[in-house]
Order: sequence, then structure tokens, then C-alpha cells
Amino acid sequence: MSKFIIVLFPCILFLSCARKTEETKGVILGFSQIGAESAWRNSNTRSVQEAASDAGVQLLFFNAEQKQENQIRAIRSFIAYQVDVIAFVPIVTDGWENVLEEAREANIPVLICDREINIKDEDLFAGYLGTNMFQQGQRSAEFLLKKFIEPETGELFDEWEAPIKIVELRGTEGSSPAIKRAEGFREMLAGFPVFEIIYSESGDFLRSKGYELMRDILGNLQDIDVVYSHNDGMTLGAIDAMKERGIRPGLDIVIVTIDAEQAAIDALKRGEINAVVECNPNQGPDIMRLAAYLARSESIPRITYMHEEVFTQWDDLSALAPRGY
Ligand code: GYE
Repeated sequence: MSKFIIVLFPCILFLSCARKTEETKGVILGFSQIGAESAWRNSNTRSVQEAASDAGVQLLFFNAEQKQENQIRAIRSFIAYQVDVIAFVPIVTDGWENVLEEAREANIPVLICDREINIKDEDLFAGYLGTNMFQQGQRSAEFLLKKFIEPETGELFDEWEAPIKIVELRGTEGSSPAIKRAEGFREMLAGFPVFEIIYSESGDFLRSKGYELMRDILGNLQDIDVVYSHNDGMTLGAIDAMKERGIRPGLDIVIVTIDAEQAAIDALKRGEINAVVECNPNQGPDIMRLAAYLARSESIPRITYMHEEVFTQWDDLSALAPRGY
């Protein structure tokens, strides 16, 4: 029996791979990426490019260098080229009506990836594949509740003093991760007035801006208890600024960050970060799978979320596999 499984298993694997390639092979996919603002983004780009090549998808890839107008231009060029499917990562939520209308007129299905859009006519796109950013905000706040609040009494643990002062480093203004991560976080803390967000500013998801913001904040504000940062890049920059001032990240200031890059996991293991909320960039294989359905005019789910976890200072992370980004 066991021999049978050993022999059969690789065959099944081979057959399912072969079938996958067959379904996706030859699909022409136009993909507009927003740029290279973070290690997370670079990994997301790698995932899309590798998955396309594995699946035999012909990928037209454009990097918009953080400009919406470049993305709109790229999408128009995909329409002119008559690709089978258009996929794009909308840098901000608003302003996509016209170009999506043009895609619809050309009969080209559109898959929204990673970031969400805000649009009245939801039929202008076929579906969304990405991560649950509202939940990431909630999970970040959930960690703070565990860290600061005694579950039985609902009061602060003895070692803390109210109010708990929070600094928030937000992502790109008008982008869905910045909006949703802020909303989910606030919703979860709503019943706990001991938490006060004393400062909230956009660091554009950039490590350099995270550093600059934190340097300025530390010059102006005292007694910060928590930094909640919308991505690891900004967090790592903020940690540099704290160390320059002799502040011990993770001890003097509690740090919660989103993405789960290897560098953030390493900082968590060193005790310099207290919680890391995962945002999964490995979306390429699912994008190819959904693009293949759309190319065959089949419907896809309205929303597909990636699997994600939370890593905290209380977890044993010795067996955690290398992140790859
Ligand atoms: O968290 C950040 C990035 O859109 C979810 O964009 C993504 C965010 C990610 O550059 O690092």
C-alpha cells in the first residue's frame, strides 16, 4: 500500500501540474504594478513574474513608479494590445471609472490585485484578489489589547499607566491598505478609551520616511507607549531613529507592524518588535489561476483573500521557515 502511494503520488503531482499549465498556457495577461516602494512589493512582483513563467502565461508587465497616471496609461496600452485579461494593483482607491469603462467596452475582464478600489459600478471589474487589510488593522489592535489589558477586569495591567499613547505611521495617502488598516485598528480599540492615538501621519510605506517621521516625532513628543506602523519598511526606519536617540525599541516603546518581511521577523526575535501581522505577497499563482478562468469567460469569486498569520513576542519562532522576502 505504502509503495503504491509512493509511486502514485509523484504521478498525481505531475498530472495536476501539467493540467494547471495547460489551462493557463498562452493566456495574455497585462499586469500593472505600482512600483518598488518596499521589500514586500518587490516580493509581490517576483511572485507574479515567476508564477506567470511557471504557468506559461504571456505577461506584459509595467511598473508605474508610484504614479496613478502611469497605471492608467499601462491599462490603456493593454486594451490597445487586446490582452486576454488585465490585472492591476491600484495605488489609490479612487479615480478608476473611465479606464475601467474603456476595458469593459473592449470586452477585457479586469482583476483587481492586492489593493482595493472604491467605485460605484462594481461590475466594472470581475473580482479582487489580495489581503484582508481591515483584519490586519484589527489584528494589530488585538495584540495591544492582549499586551495592555487584563482580560478579567478590562483594566490596564498594573505596570502601565493610562492613557496608552499611540503613534500611527500610515501607508500611502488614499491607498486601501492605509485606509483599511487605520479603520480596522480603530474599530477594535473603540471600546477602550485608555488607548489614545496622539499622532498619525503618512510615511508612504517608505523606510526613509518612517525614519524621518520618527526622528521628528521623538524630537517633539514625549512618552510614546506604542508605535503602530502600517508596514515593515516604515517600522525598520522608525527603529533606526529610536536607536539613534538611545530608545530601546520593543522595550521602551511597544511596536506593532504589518507585512512580516524577514527583517521584521528577525527584529521580533531580537525583542525589538512586539508583534508582526502578516500580509502575504505571494499572490502570483492565484492571479494566474483566476486570469485563466477569466480568459475562458468563466466567473470568479468577488473576493479572494490570501492566508495570513500573526507572530508575537510570546510565540516560539524557532521553527518558522525563512520568509523569502
Ligand atoms: O503592506 C506595503 C506595500 O499594498 C498591502 O504595500 C500592500 C502594501 C504593503 O508597499 O509594504
